[in-house]
Amino acid sequence: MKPFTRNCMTTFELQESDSDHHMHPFTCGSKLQSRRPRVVVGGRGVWLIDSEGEEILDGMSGLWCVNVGYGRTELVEAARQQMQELPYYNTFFQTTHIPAVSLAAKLAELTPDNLNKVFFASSGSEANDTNIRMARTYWAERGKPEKSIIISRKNSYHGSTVGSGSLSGMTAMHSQGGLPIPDIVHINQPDWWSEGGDMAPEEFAVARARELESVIIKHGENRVAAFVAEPIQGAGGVIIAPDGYWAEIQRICDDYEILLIADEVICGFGRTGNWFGSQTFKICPDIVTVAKGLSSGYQPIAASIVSDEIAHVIDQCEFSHGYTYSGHPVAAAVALENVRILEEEKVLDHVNQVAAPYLKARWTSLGDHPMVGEARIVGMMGSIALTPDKENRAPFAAQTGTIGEIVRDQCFAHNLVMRHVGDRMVIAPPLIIRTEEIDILIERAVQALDDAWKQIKKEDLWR
Ligand code: PXG
Repeated sequence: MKPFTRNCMTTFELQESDSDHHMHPFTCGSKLQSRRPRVVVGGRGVWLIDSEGEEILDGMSGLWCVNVGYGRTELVEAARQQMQELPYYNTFFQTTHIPAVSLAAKLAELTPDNLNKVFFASSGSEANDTNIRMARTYWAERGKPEKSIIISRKNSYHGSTVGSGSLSGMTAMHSQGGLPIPDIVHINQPDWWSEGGDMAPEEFAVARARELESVIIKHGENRVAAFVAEPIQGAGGVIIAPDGYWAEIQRICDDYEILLIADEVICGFGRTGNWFGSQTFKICPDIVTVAKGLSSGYQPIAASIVSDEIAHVIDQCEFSHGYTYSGHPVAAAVALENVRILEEEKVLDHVNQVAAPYLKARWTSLGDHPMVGEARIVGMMGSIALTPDKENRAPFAAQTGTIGEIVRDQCFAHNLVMRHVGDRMVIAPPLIIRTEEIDILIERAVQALDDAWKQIKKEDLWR
């Protein structure tokens, strides 16, 4: 792979200019200035290349999105053709265009039977904002405007606009900018490793699901519009609910007539081994949010896919909501081509028959490392919990995230992208990863864990 840059700046100059003019998301700018960002210039398959020519195995598919891997020329060609044909037109004011028509129909075909209508956006955050307004408008149109509370979970991530950031259950986000908006309520997450105490996982699962029921009863069924959740919490650390959780959540939503919104921004498009995480966990959502893997990140596009019942009610009014780029033709054309690749190359078969079973065997073997407590994985998203005391599932004495950051930095030093969330390490490699590449991923992860372990002992953080 040849380094690819379209400029004549050195890495140092790029970093200097970056620090002078570029504000990064979820980043402390002054800290980044001293540490300097890595400059990524290209990618092929599961590999990234940086401005120094280093080849880095991307264990995160970018940001959980490059499901078909980097460098797919078909996606480039789809964008080029569409740009030439019709680079932009909107879907407001009684117009439509072929990419939006085709992609909406394709999404209706891929999702379960009752989900047949699609509202487009350009990001997961925007799509979740759509969902907030759509769920509340649905109940208002049905004569129940007071049914406006939306329940989500602590440590969930649904985006960072004012609406979606309110749904997100991350305390750091709520301490800035006056979030959450009114009528958003957060319940506890089903994270057995950190919060399960002495309970058996299945007992804990039901207890956590029943918090939803308690909150509905507390506020009154007539006040609650929807429950929104990721089938697996991604940004929260790949938290996989223990068995029994989702069945109980489904029962509660059905019993109390609460809309169930599955945020599939990460879990969608093969990540958990099915087209949607809802299928993996046997959930029947009323609205599904998709983004990321929809275009494998090659174009910013997202959607809310809604049930016939909701579509029917919303269609009776003028829904005063939409974005300039809702259903952007180039993004939609690229998403369609991405779905074609997933289907025709049988990427899900590769996941289920080759990549996921092999990755699972190798990933769970990390549980033997002295620093690793649980190692869990579903399909192509997994996590390990770092601990100084496996037996008691104890956290490190150092501030949460200190150890995770050391491991993350060691991974980077070994040319592996593996993200830390607090003191959990997470992976979500491109779905097309080959077994030889999984071996390299695990090899580098073990080297990074070993080096981090030495560093932690040396710095007297093994407590
Ligand atoms: N829902 C889920 C489940 C997500 O993971 C969003 C919504 C928002 O999508 P947009 O396209 O608006 O970013 C996301 C995004 C991380 C990380 O640190 C994860 C996301 C975004 C940024 C960072 O893991 N997920």
